[in-house]
Amino acid sequence: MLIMKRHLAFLGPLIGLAFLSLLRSGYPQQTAEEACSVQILVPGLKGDVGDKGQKGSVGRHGKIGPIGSKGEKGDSGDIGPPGPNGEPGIPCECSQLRKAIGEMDNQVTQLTTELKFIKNALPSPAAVAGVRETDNKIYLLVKEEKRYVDAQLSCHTRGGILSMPKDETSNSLIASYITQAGLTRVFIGINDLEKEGSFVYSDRSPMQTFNKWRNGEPNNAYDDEDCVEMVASGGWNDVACHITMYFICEFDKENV
Ligand SMILES: [Ca+2]
Ligand SMILES: [Ca+2]
Repeated sequence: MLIMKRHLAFLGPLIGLAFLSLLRSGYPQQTAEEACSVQILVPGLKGDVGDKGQKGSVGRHGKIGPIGSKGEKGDSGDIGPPGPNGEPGIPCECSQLRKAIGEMDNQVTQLTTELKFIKNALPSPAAVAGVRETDNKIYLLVKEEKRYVDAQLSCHTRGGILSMPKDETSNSLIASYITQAGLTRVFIGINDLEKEGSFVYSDRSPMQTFNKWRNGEPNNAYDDEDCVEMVASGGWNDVACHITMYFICEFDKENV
């Protein structure tokens, strides 16, 4: 079979060449004999150029191209419809406020005038308020009968301290305060509660050389006198802390 194919392959072109030579020679009846006699084979002439083929179908889509440049800004849109109406407002009370402010202005002016009068016409504002004062202290007689510790607490609550006469001036002032109030005695801020016989002021500062002990005092009577009263004359006496009487507070002017 293989041999036959080779023979046929060889014979194909030979037959074609023989046919061409017959056409040129013009003797078709001699075709078979002459074809068989041809020994030398030569290639034929090149054919004429054929007609142009028909246009092909549309090809596949190409690759996506690069992103284009940014376009120009568009025109503004139309104006939107108006929004809903707001909540009803609160009626203005400005006139009432102005009236109130005007009245307060008048009151301030009146009070300022009155204060000027008090300062100028009276010897001391303290006299009006019912207190006594020195350059740096204010004294207040509290007409409430209290035990010593409660009197001390009361003064603290008022922003002061149970009065501490540490010199002749303050002692005299307190004494006259007691006398003018028609009293005979008040608690002052001196005690030996912590250590018997060792008296300290209500601010815990120790007694200095200045004192106004009455004759025979302090005697710690009944072994039960650890607090101190001042009598109208200005003298001091140690007394029991649980008895009650009026008292005098003192305040630093800087803190008032
Ligand atoms: Ca005592
Ligand atoms: Ca005593």
